Amino acid sequence: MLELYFFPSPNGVKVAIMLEECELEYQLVHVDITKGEQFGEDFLQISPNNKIPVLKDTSTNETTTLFESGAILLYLANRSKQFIPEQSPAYFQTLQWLFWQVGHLGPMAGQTHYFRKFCEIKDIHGIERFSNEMNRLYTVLDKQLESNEYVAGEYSIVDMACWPWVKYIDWQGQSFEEFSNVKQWFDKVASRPAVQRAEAHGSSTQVDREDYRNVLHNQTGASLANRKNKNE
Ligand SMILES: N[C@@H](CCC(=O)N[C@@H](CS)C(=O)NCC(=O)O)C(=O)O
Repeated sequence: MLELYFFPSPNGVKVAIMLEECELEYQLVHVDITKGEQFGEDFLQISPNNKIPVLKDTSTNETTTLFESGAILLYLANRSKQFIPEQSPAYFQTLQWLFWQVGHLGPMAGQTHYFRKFCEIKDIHGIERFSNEMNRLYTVLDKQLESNEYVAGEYSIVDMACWPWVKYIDWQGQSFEEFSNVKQWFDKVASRPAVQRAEAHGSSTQVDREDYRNVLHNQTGASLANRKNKNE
């Protein structure tokens, strides 16, 4: 049995896409990260960094529990022998773009969302710094897609990892008009039934902006310790 601890944010959706693409049976365990459910003691046992997604696989002799979406995608690709090339150099080129997504595209987009959507003041330095960085990253992606149908050549876990972030391109102050290869790729991935099924998991989720800001953007080591004490 596979369980995905999930919220319909990009890092959750990317794993749901992979599970759907592999046609694996799985159960969703909803973790409302806007209400602080990621700080519950049980959840912290499996996700010490207090973030979704987490995958629990109890189908083997020894249960596998993983956090970090990149590690989970790789685990599923290895388990199902799909959506990652078997041979070098294509295997490592796929890893290279996966690390680009988890190290650049995702974190920079997350910061941009904060400064453009959630920050209470209009911090022009933050907005400019991160919007510029997103513009640079989309330029890199657009160039890669000029000569590749999918990000790492064949359709792979990298497309699944990038797509849910690119979906928020307007939150990042960018436009598909400037990145026509990205747009073409985005539409092609969006038309996949597995992507649409994964997307549907979030269709009824309402996000309260205030909760989102308070819970997600005010974390320090001390605030985590306070929550832990309150839970005890
Ligand atoms: N590097 C992590 C990032 C995970 C992440 O940032 N998850 C967000 C949702 S997209 C989260 O759970 N945030 C809760 C929090 O920050 O408290 C991954 O790729 O899995």
